[in-house]
Amino acid sequence: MSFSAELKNCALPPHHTQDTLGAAFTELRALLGPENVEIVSTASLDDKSYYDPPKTHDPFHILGQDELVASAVLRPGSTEDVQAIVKLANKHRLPIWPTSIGRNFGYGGAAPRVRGSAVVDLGARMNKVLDLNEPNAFALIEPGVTFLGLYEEIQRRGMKLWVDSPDLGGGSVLGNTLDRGVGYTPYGDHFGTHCGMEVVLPNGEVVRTGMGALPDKNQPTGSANTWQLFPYGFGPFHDGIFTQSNYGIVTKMGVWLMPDPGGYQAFMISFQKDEDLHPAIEIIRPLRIAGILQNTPSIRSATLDLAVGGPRKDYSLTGKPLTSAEIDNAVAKSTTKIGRWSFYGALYGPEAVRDVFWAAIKGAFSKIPGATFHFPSDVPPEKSVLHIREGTLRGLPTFTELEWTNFVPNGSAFFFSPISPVSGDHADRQYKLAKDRCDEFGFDYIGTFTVGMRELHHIVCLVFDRTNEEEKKRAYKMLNLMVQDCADAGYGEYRTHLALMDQIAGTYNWNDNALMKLNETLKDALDPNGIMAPGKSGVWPQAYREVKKRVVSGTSKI
Ligand code: FAD
Ligand code: EUG
Repeated sequence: MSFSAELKNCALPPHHTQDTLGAAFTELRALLGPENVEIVSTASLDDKSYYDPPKTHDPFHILGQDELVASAVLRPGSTEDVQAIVKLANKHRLPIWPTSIGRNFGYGGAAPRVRGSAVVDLGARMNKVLDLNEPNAFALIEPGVTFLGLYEEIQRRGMKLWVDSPDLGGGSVLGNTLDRGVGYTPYGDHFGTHCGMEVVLPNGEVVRTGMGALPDKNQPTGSANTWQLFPYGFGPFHDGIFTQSNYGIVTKMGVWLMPDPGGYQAFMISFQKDEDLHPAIEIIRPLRIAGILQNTPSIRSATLDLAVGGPRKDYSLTGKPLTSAEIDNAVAKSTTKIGRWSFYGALYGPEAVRDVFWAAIKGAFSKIPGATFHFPSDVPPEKSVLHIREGTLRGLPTFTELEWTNFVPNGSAFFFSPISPVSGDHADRQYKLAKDRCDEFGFDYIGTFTVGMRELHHIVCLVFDRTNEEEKKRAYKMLNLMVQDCADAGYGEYRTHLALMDQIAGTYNWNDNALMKLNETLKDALDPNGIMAPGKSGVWPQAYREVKKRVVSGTSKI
């Protein structure tokens, strides 16, 4: 295909014509090689699958399939390539959007916030484990290293180290950490367990954070040998500003790994009644803060665990969300021993240590009438979430949980993820708020509460049919209302899909939007041409403030 034909169906970013965009791509092809600059046609978008994720657009599109779409996919091979891309982006005022693996499914995948941005696919060629250190239990990785890839490299070298994987193991360790994602071993807080970054700034300069700023020519990295050991270094600590942000492209990151604790036991505690959520959460709080619950546990709705086992039509033929009676019926019939809510945790350490923790945990939860206690050995493996989580809670990357996204035909997921205190009253309020909206708008409530140290991540897993335009509009309207419901009640989201970024950023407006003023001040200082991921997390550069006005006033989504 000729160059001009390729450009014909390409999404134009703001401030561009086909000619100006073509000029940018010509220089990028000369820089990276034509094979590493793929021009995207909006006429042939393919949602593909989790196993082969598209880098061109959001496969789980809640808006139109071609709304959040890239103009090109760029594949740098080195930090120097990334610097050169950033410099060309400045020259051509081309918006670029970094992605590491692009499996951010449920939050937008690899898609950019601004239509026509060039997606920088860092993981395609920058995918090495640069260092793996057993005695000090850390890794230094590039963006393309997945949870599964890191796990396999550790096994290959026979090291007694664990990774900490989210529910699905195919994502990028670095990308998930930059979105402040969560896993389920004692190292579940991914930002909290990273150590040191290398970042290309929007002007093309590279910085290393923490001890990485101290040169040491005798080390293979060229930085001090404490780069992956001590996160803070000297002076202002910047790592946080490179997460959920548009202030830089991270090209290397350190990650702490958990030493094999020398013993492990996963468990499930099942609660019979919907109302048991309240007392369960009250019991969880003190156990978690005291460290008796050693990992990041989660308490999941029956609908989520049923959905892992099969599509909705296996449980009801009405074509409508499951009723409470249908859920009770399905739970009763299931061989997996789940309850209306099921709590998944694990014990770590030698048997004597585990026995002490288990006695405390079992004793505490036994106060809830009808609570039942299970180890994987007591439950048949078929369709059993406990068996999947037996792997996840020891850091084994798995893929089985992708199943629940097929609860409805052409199933797609969208996560709505507010934060609340760990209290029964708040969990009830969170659950009621989401459940009432789901009932009103005709969706199943599917959810999980992940327990951090002192907070709940309530993850509402909205499943919708991406081929049904009416259903998508209805879902989006419901989500807009849920953001406002939560903000009115004092809850804010920890992370979001592209389509809600502006609205959610608008709710974090204490003291006349002081936080957004700071964000924009930083943005304009670091990125005066506004080329780096404009609109990410609701932060728009100077050159896009007109776009921001349209978005915030509701006259345009992008
Ligand atoms: P990417 O898509 O590569 O990146 C994520 C974000 O970081 C993007 O916003 C991107 O712009 C930014 N970014 C990426 N690389 C860079 C870079 N180098 N520099 C600057 N910015 C960058 N998530 C969880 O956290 N926990 C879960 O338990 C979990 N369970 C899930 C279960 C299911 C069934 C599904 C469908 C999704 C789940 N997710 C979960 C969400 C998501 O799949 C993961 O978070 C996944 O790891 C994110 O994709 P990724 O790691 O490939 O990151
Ligand atoms: C999940 C958990 C998350 C998230 C997205 C999905 C799990 C779904 C705790 O964080 O952000 C079952």
